[in-house]
Amino acid sequence: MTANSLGKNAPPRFYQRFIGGVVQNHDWPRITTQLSGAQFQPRDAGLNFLIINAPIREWSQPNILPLGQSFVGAVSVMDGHRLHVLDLNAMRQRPIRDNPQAFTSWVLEKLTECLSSFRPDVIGIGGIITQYARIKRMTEQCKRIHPDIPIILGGGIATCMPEFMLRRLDIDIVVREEGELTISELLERIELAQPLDGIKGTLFKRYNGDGSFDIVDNGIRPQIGGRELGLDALPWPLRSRWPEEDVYKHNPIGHLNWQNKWKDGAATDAGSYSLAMLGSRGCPYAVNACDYCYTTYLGPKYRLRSPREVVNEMEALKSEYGVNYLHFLDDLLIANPKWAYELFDELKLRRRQTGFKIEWGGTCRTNIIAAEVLKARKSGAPSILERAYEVGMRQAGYGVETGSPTILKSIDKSGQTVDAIRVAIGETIRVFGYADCSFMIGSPGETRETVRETVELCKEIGLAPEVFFFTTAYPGTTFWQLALKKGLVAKAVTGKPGPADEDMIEEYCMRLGEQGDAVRTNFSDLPDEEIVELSWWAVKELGAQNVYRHPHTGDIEPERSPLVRGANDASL
Ligand code: B12
Repeated sequence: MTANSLGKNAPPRFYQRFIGGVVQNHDWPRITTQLSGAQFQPRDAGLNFLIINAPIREWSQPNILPLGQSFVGAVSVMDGHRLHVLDLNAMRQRPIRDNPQAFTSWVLEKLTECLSSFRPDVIGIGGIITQYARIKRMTEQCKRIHPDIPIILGGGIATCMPEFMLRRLDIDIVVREEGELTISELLERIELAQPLDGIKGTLFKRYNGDGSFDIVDNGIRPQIGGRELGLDALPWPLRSRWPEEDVYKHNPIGHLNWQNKWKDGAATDAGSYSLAMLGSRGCPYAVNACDYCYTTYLGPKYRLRSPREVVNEMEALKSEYGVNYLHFLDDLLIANPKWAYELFDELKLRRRQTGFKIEWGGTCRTNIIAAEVLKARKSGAPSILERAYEVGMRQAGYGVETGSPTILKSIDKSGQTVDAIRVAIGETIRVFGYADCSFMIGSPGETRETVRETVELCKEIGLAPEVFFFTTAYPGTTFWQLALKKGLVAKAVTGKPGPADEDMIEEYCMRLGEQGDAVRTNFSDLPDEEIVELSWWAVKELGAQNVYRHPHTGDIEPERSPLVRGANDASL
């Protein structure tokens, strides 16, 4: 039973609606609200598709639905497959503080229970690179229980090093970049027991029958177009299949999580509910900028949803989940002022039409905001942030990273200047009462002087940062190549700089976790201990939020370097 039978002649499979990432008809039905899902019933031949969400940020309340997985899930249901979800991150229900060994046993136990009680036709698992150690153990367990069931890996972890993941993990297929169209074609091939050759956006193992395999790369799938061209024709995340109502909406995010984010993420106000959503994909600075940031994992181009579509989803989430705050997870929500004003106008119009209003928050960039603020000051008009506040914006997040012009250059934070930081953050604090800013220490060229510049600037503009991270190299970023070149990946694993072979790269990934927990790739000429000491000094001087986690609790003396195994240590 597909939408086709509803006479709307939608093609039988979701991927067939798009050519070159552009949707061929906007009126074909799709999953949006919970009610809309009813029109897509499973087909007899449909697959039992199990999506597994691995635990992440285990020391905190589970507060974010894996949006990417729920997009993929929605498409599989639209194509008539039977979707099953095992969300081990939500199932833990509380912060995991002690005995990581016991928690690992619990994770594997729940996985075994699920796979012993039900035999899926295909397993999907997604995540980010810091979940590598967990996902490795979980996929091994899946293969132990059901060796012949294909496992598909998706998400940033898959896209950042697809061949490596196929060589190192017990998986069969990688879905690279955006998964919606690729999963639709892939599940069709698996259902029809056809070869996987030619499915754009995938890599897979071609087994040679003797236990060995060749990796086949089917190339990149065109990105889904922006606004009406594509993103507006995607289903909304199929939230109802994940514990959004029972778990995620209760654990605050963004503005509601400002106080407790780095403590345990617990709610400060039991009656407040929040959810996460997206207004765009990627970042306009993705290519050749911000060397530490991995924003190309959904492809190189920045794309927006149309504001009408965004507000439709905001309104539906309020009525379906009773939330009073929505947090945009975009890498950069306010990148295009014209689009932002269109969104503000749409929210204003919707308030007049239906009385809909809600609080929300998202990411900004200092140079973009500063330019708009200065324009408004000249014309005496309300600033972009005042207009945003008027329609419910309550938190603006910035990756400021540093207040030193030298480091702004060395990390390629193009466009961001110290003056732009002054204007944008000054205005943000004036309008919202605070600015949610993250910084990092340990970038190329970092010195005591550059850290002092950052602290002095924050003091000058009255900024209490959210967090100080240690600059960390992630696969898929420019800094990853630099870290390999400087021998920092090997150093993080062996203590000695040098070339890193694949075993070392794997060990490095096994040790990833919170980038504020350990100095993993110190790009500066300062000793690691001094980087920790400087970070602790900055956190204390400025009253930053992340004072609850080692090594920012002041519980260590600077000379005792924290260059030990990260949160994800071998007890997993
Ligand atoms: C939400 C989020 C988190 C959440 C958790 C997310 C989760 N998985 O549950 C939290 C807050 C816990 C988190 C933490 C961190 N995060 Co974070 N986070 C994000 C954020 C803001 C949104 C992710 C998202 O929803 N993307 C949008 C959806 C559509 O994309 P997607 O999930 O990848 O899904 C698509 C595809 O990848 C694919 N897909 C995904 N899953 C699957 C599964 C299958 C089976 C298939 C077929 C396809 C598929 O299809 C989907 C639809 O197209 C991104 C930035 C961003 N805007 O993307 C950073 C981001 C993912 N995080 C990042 C980082 C660095 C971190 C931290 C290390 C930072 C820190 N503080 O130390 C920590 C690590 C914490 C830890 N202990 O491990 C980096 C990525 C790092 C990397 N190289 O992978 C990102 C990209 C930010 C950046 N620009 O650098 N993060």
